[in-house]
Amino acid sequence: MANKPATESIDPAATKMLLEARRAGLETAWDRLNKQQPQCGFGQLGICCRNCNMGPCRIDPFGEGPDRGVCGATADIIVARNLLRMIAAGAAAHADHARDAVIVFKEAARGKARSYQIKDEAKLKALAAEYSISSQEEQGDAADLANAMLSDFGRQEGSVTLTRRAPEKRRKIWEGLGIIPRGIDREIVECMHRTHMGVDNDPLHILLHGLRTSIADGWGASMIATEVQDILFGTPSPRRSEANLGVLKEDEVNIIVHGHEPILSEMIVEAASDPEMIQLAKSLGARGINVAGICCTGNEVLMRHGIPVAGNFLQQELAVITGAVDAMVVDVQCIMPSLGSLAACYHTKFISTSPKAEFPGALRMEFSEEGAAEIAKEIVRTAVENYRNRDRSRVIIPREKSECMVGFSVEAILNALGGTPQPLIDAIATGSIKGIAAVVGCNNPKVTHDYGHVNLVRELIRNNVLVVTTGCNAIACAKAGLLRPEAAKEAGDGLRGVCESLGVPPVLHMGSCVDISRILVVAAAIANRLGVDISDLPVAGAAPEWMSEKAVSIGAYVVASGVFTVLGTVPPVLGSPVVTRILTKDLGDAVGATFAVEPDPFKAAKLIMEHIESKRKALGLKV
Ligand code: BF8
Ligand code: SF4
Repeated sequence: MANKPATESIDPAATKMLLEARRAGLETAWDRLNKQQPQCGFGQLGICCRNCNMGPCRIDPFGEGPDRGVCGATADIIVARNLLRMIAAGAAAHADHARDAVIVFKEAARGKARSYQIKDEAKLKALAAEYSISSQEEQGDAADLANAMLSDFGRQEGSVTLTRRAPEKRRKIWEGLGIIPRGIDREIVECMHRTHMGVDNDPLHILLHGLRTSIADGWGASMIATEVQDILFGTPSPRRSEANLGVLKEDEVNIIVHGHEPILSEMIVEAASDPEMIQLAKSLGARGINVAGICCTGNEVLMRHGIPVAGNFLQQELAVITGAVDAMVVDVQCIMPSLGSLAACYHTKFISTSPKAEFPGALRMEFSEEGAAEIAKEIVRTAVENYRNRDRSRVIIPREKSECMVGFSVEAILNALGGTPQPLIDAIATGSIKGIAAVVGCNNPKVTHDYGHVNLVRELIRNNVLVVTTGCNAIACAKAGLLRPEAAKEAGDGLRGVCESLGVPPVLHMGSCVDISRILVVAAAIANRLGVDISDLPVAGAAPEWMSEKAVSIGAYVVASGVFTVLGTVPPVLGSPVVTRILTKDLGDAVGATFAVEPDPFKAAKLIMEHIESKRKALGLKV
């Protein structure tokens, strides 16, 4: 193989499993990336178009060949349209996830989804008030709230309700640009319309709609998903757990939940603690049932129950290669279609559950909210019975795992601060904490696995920047030990002091990718308290190893919210100097924030520090 494992991951557990994959002749994402080399230059630059059947068309980046598609579209138009379609797909993924969560909530309120109960009554009440619902009875409140939230998806005019949470100054900026989202679905549909052949052909005009759609995601879909999941499953609070492949157990049934929706994983966690299932596992020679997560559904059950997390996006195949996974249970998003054929090389049952997502080689056990507990039990039973088929001679579980402290919802952060954000604001004002960085996003085999994540975060905390994290970055940080309160030792003196006095890590795990909405809420709370806009704050965002379309939508709404954001992998926009200029410069005038691209995490940290210092200066704070 061309690449040595050392250049593929900084995680020793991942490296070990990659070596095992090579030894066993099994292919992983890294090998498939190698086989894709050289990757298509037109695709990388974003200058190919398949939006109609006069094409496909491509623009010559060297200016020697065609400079327009058959319809006359230039590189600028094509790049902007392609980017808008990425935002639409990402926002759609979050929106559809949110919609399903609201539907389960509604069914639970009507007593139909019997397996689900309302766990956070206070949040239900607060949300009902935000949505101006005045019913006296709780069940009435819940059903009315669910309907009100559902109407945010199909709303045709007005604005998505939770955009009201944005600071006044931010809303004014959006209003001025005409980018307050009306309805979540409406904006996504309009992306597809505008990018159809012969509709919207001005790059800035196209990109502004991208921002509007992304706001409908961050301050709409993702925020609704977070809130409803908290109402149904409880708002996370600090707890301890463990991360990395070492959480798999040699002598227990191992069930991995992978994907995104806690609607499934919550039920699996519950079914796995059913005495009948544990008894069955014992009768088959296992010591118990061990549930572990991968990707964001892993983050959801980690945050709420302390269920250990086996790894982030690039570890899904590696988990199977341990030979110790009795079932890999998946729902939607970020699930590699390679898992079916890989699982077939082992005893692992690869179980697909979503009516929306079928995979080659998967055992289908379709999930529905009505009989959720029963279906979850059947899935767990299938996993337990499969324990017998585990080939012990092929089991290789890396020893590596790290302790972590997780569960930092907005409520939990406020709680740790004594009920108000003021101590955090004071720490920023005195300079103990220089600023806050949200470091989030995926893995991407184009980047050494976890290298971007861990190095950027380490560098930031060393410079007294408090890091808040979600998604696969959070899992990378957990594996690297950065989510332990003891990691404060790695922070600069100021941040270290604050963390030690509060007993919290210097990197706060705020949840899954939809939970980036929690970060928006924190930013808005701080801005409101200071009477400024989010773009005035010493805060920044980063996605060092991003790969998914969801990350594009996230990046767009973070920038649209006024937060400077550094991307570690290059988005397919460089084929258009105009689009590149808009994203890296002109947006600064429009929304007070821009994108930067910097693959080197140390240089990315420097960019973030410079940005934070400039914002501190503008606020009159000590630099
Ligand atoms: O929603 S960070 S690889 S798992 S897309 Fe996927 Fe990216 Fe991980 Fe979570 Ni988010
Ligand atoms: Fe080509 Fe224009 Fe059709 Fe795209 S929309 S494929 S650029 S003709």
